[in-house]
Amino acid sequence: MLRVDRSSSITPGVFQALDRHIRDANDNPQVTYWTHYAIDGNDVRGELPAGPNDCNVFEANLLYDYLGECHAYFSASPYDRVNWSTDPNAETRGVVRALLEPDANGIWCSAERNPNDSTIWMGQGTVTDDCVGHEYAHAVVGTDTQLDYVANEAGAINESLCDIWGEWIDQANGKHRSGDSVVSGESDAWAIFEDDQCLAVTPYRRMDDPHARGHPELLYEPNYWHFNQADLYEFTHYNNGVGNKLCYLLC
Ligand SMILES: [Ca+2]
Ligand SMILES: [Ca+2]
Ligand SMILES: [Ca+2]
Ligand SMILES: [Zn+2]
Repeated sequence: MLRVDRSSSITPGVFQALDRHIRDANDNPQVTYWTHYAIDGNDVRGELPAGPNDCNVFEANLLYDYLGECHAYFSASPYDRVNWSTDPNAETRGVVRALLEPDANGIWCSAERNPNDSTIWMGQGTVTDDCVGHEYAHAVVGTDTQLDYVANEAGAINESLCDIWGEWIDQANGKHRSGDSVVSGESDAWAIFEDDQCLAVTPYRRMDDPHARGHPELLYEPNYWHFNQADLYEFTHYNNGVGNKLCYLLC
């Protein structure tokens, strides 16, 4: 079936393998990261012309649009992907208003890709272009590589690749929440999750200056989190500053 994206001028044919399914967890604590998204009922947005198109959940519509941008980005050269998967029939699934896990302040701001089925789970306030791009990239990296997300340097490289693609998608679409290119007094170029409306501090990371958030930019420098001294979160999500800074310098 030929599927046409309303918002894109890209050749409609590339959307043949785009099959978005968006669901709404509505902050229900019973609907968690590890439950298959199907238990939560029906799609609130789906691929046209067959999918539901009438949804009043703002973030569901936003996620639908951003997933379309991610698909268009990776469908184009040099990636030429069929979708995040290698299967042209793979569904592109997202869940909004998901309660995943609280941060250090007890606030539920997480966004994660479930490695079992590549459903992208987004907490309320996290649906931004670079964050959706980041999670979509996790699905791509999970398809194409053996980079273990929960393993030391492999995890940091995995995380860095996702920051890089998320930020490139962010820069390519020309959209800024504030309407300009400055957020909280900082440039939004090379800023990670700067438009997030849930995190206590944004941007969450800076690719051009990881030190601005206490993250390393050089391997084994003092800010580097050693695996036996820190939990997964730190050494994966902070040590990716090394790859992020490398990308910034190369661009
Ligand atoms: Ca941005
Ligand atoms: Ca943007
Ligand atoms: Ca950004
Ligand atoms: Zn990640």
